Amino acid sequence: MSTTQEKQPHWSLKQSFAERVESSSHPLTSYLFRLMEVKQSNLCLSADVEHARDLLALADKVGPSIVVLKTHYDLITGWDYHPHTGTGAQLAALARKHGFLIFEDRKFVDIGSTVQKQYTAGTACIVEWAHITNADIHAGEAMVSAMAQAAQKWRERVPYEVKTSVSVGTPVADQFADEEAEDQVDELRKIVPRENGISSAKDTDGRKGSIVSITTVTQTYEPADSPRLAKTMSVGDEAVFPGIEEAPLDRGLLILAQMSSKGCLMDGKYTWECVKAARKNKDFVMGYVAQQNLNGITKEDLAPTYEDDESATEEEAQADNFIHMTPGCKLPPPGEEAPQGDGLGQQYNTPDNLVNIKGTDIAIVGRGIITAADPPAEAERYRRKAWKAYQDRRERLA
Ligand code: 6AU
Repeated sequence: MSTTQEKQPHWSLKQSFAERVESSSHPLTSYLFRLMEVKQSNLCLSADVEHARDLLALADKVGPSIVVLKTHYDLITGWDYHPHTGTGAQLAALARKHGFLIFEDRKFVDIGSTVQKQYTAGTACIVEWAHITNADIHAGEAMVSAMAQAAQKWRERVPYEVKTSVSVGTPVADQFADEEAEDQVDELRKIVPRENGISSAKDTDGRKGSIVSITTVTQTYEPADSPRLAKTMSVGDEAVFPGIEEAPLDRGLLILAQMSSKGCLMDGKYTWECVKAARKNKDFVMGYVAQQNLNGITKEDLAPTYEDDESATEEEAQADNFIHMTPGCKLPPPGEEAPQGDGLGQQYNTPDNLVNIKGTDIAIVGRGIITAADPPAEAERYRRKAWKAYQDRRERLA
């Protein structure tokens, strides 16, 4: 007879998504749980198509069936980087129209200082249009707190940014001649708090620039290029999904804790470090990309021989309410029991196996949908299967 007591399923596996809203520590996770209930969907489309125009067309067609659209912006030909009219802004408009979140599958991994810049600056400016991104934390937990800090700084700049430029030389008249800009500054001055860097010199003389000797300091105020505030939208794109309010501006991270690929080197010790990093950064970490549910998990479950003196307290593990998104999901072809791999290391499981048996929340499906003859119809089929798997899990564990 076994002396070890069998571990009870974690409470988050039994609760509905609606019930998990309240105990979620991240506003975007709470929102996502609500969205899932409204759309009766726990499906994420991995939109790995070739061209930006295909991506936008697919997002528009499949949008009604999904709650998350996952991108790899760097494999898309023709990605338009323009902050206001580019592919990110257009995707954001579609996300508002259909009610889904955008997840850029960037798998950040580097020192904190580098990931901060990769996340919030550079050509793609991911933080502007992607509600969610992910990180492979082999570089250590510090990169998670660095990304959290960068996201927080970005969040504080929204909805208005102050841009300062300094030029040396004699100012020319037209630097102050743009009345429209002047009016905009006056308007924004009423909104932007003083700490945001508006110089008192400018406030008192009422101009955009203060002239000190021959140095001109110019400050302009620009609406941030956030999905919510996307400046340029084509007709029809301003529509907002009626079932729920717009997504909050908070940004969230998924930690890549386990992978679906054959021979993956992420072992139990690594996954345990992911769990610790998630628990430590609850304000920013929404959950995991993983192959199993990790809520309530302990070192003993994942890496019993790993010598780590930081073990989770029972309380800490009990409090987990992280969301789990799982790739490597496909339905088998007619007449077959299990889906085959892709011959390049990808391994597939059915939505039932992942959501019902392994206890994950959102099924991520790429080629299963995008290579189908009718992607929107196939997305609906996956939505129904994944939702049923969630309902079956609750019934099984009730
Ligand atoms: O359904 P597929 O196989 O066409 O696409 C799966 C998608 C791809 C992968 O880059 C991604 O999911 N992925 C990830 C993610 C989301 O991080 C992790 C993993 O373990 N396996 C995996 O396939 O865009």
